[in-house]
Amino acid sequence: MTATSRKTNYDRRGKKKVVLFFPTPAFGHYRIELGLAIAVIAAPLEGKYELHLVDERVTPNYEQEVLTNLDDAVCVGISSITGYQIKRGIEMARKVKALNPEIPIVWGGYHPSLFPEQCCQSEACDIVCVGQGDVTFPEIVETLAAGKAPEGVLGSVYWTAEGIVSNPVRPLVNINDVMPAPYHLLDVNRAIMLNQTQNHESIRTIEFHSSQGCPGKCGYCADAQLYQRHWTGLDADRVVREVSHIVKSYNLDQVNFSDANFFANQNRVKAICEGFINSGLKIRWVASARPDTFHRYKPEVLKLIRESGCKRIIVGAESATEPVLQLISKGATAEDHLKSAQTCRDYGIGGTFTFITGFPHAPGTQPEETTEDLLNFIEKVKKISPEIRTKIFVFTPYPGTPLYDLSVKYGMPEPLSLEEWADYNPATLKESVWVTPEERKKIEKINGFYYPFAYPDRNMQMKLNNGGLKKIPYHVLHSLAQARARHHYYDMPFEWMLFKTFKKQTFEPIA
Ligand code: B12
Ligand code: SF4
Repeated sequence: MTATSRKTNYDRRGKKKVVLFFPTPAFGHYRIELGLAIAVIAAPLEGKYELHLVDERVTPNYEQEVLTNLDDAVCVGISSITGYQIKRGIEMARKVKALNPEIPIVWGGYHPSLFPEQCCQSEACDIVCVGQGDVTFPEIVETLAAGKAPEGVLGSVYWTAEGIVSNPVRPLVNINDVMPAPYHLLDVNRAIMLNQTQNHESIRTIEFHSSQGCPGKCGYCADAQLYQRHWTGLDADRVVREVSHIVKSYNLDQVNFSDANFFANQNRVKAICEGFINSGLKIRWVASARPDTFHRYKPEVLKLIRESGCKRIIVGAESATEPVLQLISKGATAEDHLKSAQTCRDYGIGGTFTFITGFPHAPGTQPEETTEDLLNFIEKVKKISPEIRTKIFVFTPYPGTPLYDLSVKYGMPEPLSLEEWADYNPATLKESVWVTPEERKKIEKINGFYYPFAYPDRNMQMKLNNGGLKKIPYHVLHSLAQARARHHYYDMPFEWMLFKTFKKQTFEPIA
């Protein structure tokens, strides 16, 4: 379809439905994290419109659920981060347009926010909501329902036959002015059930978003583009109230905070922990922390963190080599990583430390840090506490970040359309990044098999110590994995191949 043959009609008077689609975000096997984005943008429309929130991973007959609700719809909204989610979003948009070419399709989320005009050039997208959708999306819907294109709606960019129109940006909305996330609009129980069966989760867990933004300036992170390095947290009493509500409503054992930087404000964390303890809330919780922040927390707050149920913190350590930490503007040192690992051990809080290999380096030069360097450093972390989980990611440059610009400077080809971005994901980018396919395979083995067996966490320890005869193969694998980890020798991985043949499971920590 060419731009001029588009039939989008922004006059949606008399239409009563709003359809929101959350495509599968990741290629391969991932834990389902609730599509909170489509719920929060729908909250102000509840009661005024018939809402259809469809999550490709969770909603049975998701395609039918979108396509049978088009006739009376104001618009179809699609949420997307960069990569595979775009691919799935485009496929759905094409089906929508094939059935009803007039219906406006609105895209939002990190990726469309970075490339609004480029997205609107695609036949799959008519309107982009740039940045937060909490106020912008309801305004787009109300404008269309009043029969007009979103002219003047701050934070929106839209296609017209005469050209793309970019409205001024909307100033950041304070998260405390946003309505509570309407979990009841999502099929939460089914998402929990799917996670339990597909990921062998024994407990009931969902996500809660308690703050937005981050003051950090890590060179690989997309957060700064959306939130301009501005951190705002929900007030502690609101966090306690809303978390208590979802825990009761869905009979939860655990809440995962999906904040970019949960620990940014120590006073707030202290008040949240006290609130959990004083209200008698018995849950486990998990959140992300910066390595330079966590070990600097006061001992009395660290005790409260533990007592209030913090089971695990996720620490983005990324590198342990000074020039690389400088390159990526991490604002933390290898010493910080080790001190945060010690803090986890001393206060009985679990830790998952993530690392990234394959940061860009100029053509013809050697990398400042190899996977081998990271493995050496990880050994130091494991010496502090073998129970600390570690995971190595292969670097993928995300647009809107300084390291993406550097990668392009060093020769990485740049996708130039929404359709080209659809194939941009860590699993398919094998050719263009700074890690060889062999190296990737080795990392996959270490993450998913050798480290979990060499350094067993509590779950694995139970398998090693209980289970009658079944424990024998686990013990054999444990000894083999330990020997390999000690010598960094991962060639001829016969036990891994054997294990993969009989068991499809991966033990990769889900951060
Ligand atoms: C949950 C999460 C995931 C989930 C689900 C992804 C998703 N689409 O939500 C999972 C686990 C699958 C995931 C995976 C990955 N993620 Co992730 N993830 C997050 C996280 C922690 C929270 C997102 C969230 O739920 N926020 C809460 C909601 C309410 O906010 P929101 O999503 O920003 O939505 C607001 C606006 O964007 C907008 N909006 C969003 N959708 C829509 C739709 C419409 C129609 C409209 C109008 C508006 C709108 O309105 C919302 C309310 O204001 C963010 C970091 C963060 N704290 O934001 C990273 C983040 C989104 N992830 C990111 C990345 C890079 C990844 C990975 C690629 C990491 C990796 N290396 O493996 C993988 C993808 C895997 C793969 N193989 O492709 C980046 C995205 C960068 C980018 N350019 O897109 C982020 C921003 C982290 C970062 N700081 O860099 N992730
Ligand atoms: S600390 Fe985390 S959220 Fe903050 S800038 Fe760095 S990577 Fe992004």
